[in-house]
Amino acid sequence: MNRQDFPSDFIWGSATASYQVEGAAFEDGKGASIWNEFEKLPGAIADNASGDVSCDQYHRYKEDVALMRDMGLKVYRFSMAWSRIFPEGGGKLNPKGMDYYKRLCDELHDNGLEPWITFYHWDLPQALQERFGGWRSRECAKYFADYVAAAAGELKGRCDHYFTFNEFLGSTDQGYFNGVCAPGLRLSRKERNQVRHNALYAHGLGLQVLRDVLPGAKVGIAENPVFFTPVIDTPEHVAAAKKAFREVNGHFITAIMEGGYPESYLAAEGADAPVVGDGDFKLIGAPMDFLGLNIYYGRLIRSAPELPEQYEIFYDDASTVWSDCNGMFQPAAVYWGSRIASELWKPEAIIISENGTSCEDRPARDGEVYDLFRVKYLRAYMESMSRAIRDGVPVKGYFHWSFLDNLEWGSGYRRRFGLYFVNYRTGERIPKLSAKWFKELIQTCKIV
Ligand code: GBH
Repeated sequence: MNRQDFPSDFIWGSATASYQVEGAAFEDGKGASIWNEFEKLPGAIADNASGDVSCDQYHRYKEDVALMRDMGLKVYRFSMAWSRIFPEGGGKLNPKGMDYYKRLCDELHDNGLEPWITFYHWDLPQALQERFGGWRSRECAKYFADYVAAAAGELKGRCDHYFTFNEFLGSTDQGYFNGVCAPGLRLSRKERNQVRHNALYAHGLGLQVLRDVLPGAKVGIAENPVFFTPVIDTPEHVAAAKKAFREVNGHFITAIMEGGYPESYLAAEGADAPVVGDGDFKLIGAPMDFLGLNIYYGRLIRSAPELPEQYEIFYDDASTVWSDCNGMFQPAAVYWGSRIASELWKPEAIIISENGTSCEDRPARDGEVYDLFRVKYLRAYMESMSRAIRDGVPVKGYFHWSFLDNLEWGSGYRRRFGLYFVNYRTGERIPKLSAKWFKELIQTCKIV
């Protein structure tokens, strides 16, 4: 009964992103981001919802930090809205916008929490989209590095942990190729590949300037590669999962961790392969202090010696149970995802930088929110994470997505991911059953 599933110094946290929670979309001199623009397109976001108010964390951050302290969280991962700090993307820094993040860091420290800050969680300044076509241009990466240098300098002494980028897929393909995220474009494959590369280059430049400006800071990425779970745990299927993980994610995580595109990616893209500048990969592949993985689910996979790629992915997987709003259930993804990444690239530390699920939560007659699916989900995913740690995978922290319900990009406010329920009419926050479960876990470091 005295066993612990997690070490006492495990880093328990929760995550959000600026556009999804802040509101105050144009306050204190903030410039428009591509999401403020994209949301105006009819149907771009479910119910034509907007981020103008959202959870209003910009005004309610003290209340939210107090709730985090009550829950026993050690870390709050949030992103900065680039266009709050540089309304035009570059040029003159907006002190009022910068001040918000300083106050948030101070509030966290005063309540015993550490900030872990993401520089880019998809809300590019609209000005850079208009001037350069956003990530279509390498110029944008230089502006990113200037923003990182300036903001990190301003935060000196206030924050020691940074993510350059959150998810390259959401930053590139989803906005420039699939059209489902801002800026809503559907470019060619060749242009897509260049956009991808420019974002990796921005990460590399950002990492370099962070090393210069804050030599003591710990830096990583928060990436959601496609994860694979071997269909059964025999050596050939485990090997297939590993091979697929490396190749399917060749253009993002593998390129960063290995400092180059794997042959399989270059061969598949042929003439569409991106133009790579001299020295780009020296920056892109520079060592990081931790690898953040956003793990939600993983596809089952089998070894298939009869196929050219030698594996087969099961897309139609009846073992994946869904919540009432398409929240997928595949707990083994945490074990296999972190283990495979660790075996392939031996990162110093792995942080589960996001994990969580969405349900149609609502208060019951007694006012409580009984999010039974999320409790079941957490129990199972935490078992999977503790198994990884027992097997020696260096998972050092876990950040739940999300602390509170928020604007789920194109799905609007319908999909609720929070440990706290948000009443968007009144702004009220109500702890769900899962919040109470998670608090107990943090206190005891034990899954009950
Ligand atoms: C992340 O990735 C983002 O970083 C974050 O901003 C976003 O809000 C979060 O995930 C949730 O989506 O409901 O269990 O089926 C975006 C990619 C796509 C991953 C939807 C999770 C659904 C998980 N996400 N997916 S589940």
